[in-house]
Amino acid sequence: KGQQPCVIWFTGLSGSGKSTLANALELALLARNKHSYLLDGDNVRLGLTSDLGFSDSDRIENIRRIGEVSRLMVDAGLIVISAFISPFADERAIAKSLLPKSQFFEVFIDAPLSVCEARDPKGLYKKARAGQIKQFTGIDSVYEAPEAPDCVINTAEASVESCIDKVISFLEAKGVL
Ligand code: GGZ
Repeated sequence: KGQQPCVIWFTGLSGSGKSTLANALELALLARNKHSYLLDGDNVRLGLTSDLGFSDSDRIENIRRIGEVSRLMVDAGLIVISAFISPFADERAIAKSLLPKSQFFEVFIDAPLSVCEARDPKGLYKKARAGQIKQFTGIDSVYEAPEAPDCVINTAEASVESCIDKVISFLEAKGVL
């Protein structure tokens, strides 16, 4: 197929821009004739992990399964974009450990909580502050920011286009594109 399969693992708060950037990246890869697959809440939490909620242990199991599925998809030759909060450093490290270093890239979709909360695209932060949603990441559930991500994309001030340009440049530098 002439492409270097890998996992592009997005991590970040709810509202940080993971889904927006993951969808834009998928299109950018398609435009370059790359065969990719986007794993996100829409196609994973409704199926493969529909038995799981948002307790710490359920998030751990959610990320464990997604890591394993990502590895299988890399075996099949795909470029996998994984877009989940993935709040715990340990579980991200486990997902990373399933693949060679050159085939797993942790991309921190970085925006301050205040910015994510101001965006609040689904009104979830508002509900979390009101106590209507428990264990919401950043409010009453922890988010462990990556200490040494492969790539950091700050979405607070940059446009979607410039964020994608940065991810593409990163992937080019890694020989994926
Ligand atoms: C965090 C929650 C919660 C709680 C529902 N905490 O912004 P969204 O809506 O579209 O994305 C969030 C998504 C998080 O699921 P993940 O599978 O990415 O989480 S994890 O990696 O931690 O397993 C949010 C919605 O689900 N959501 N309840 N309590 N986000």
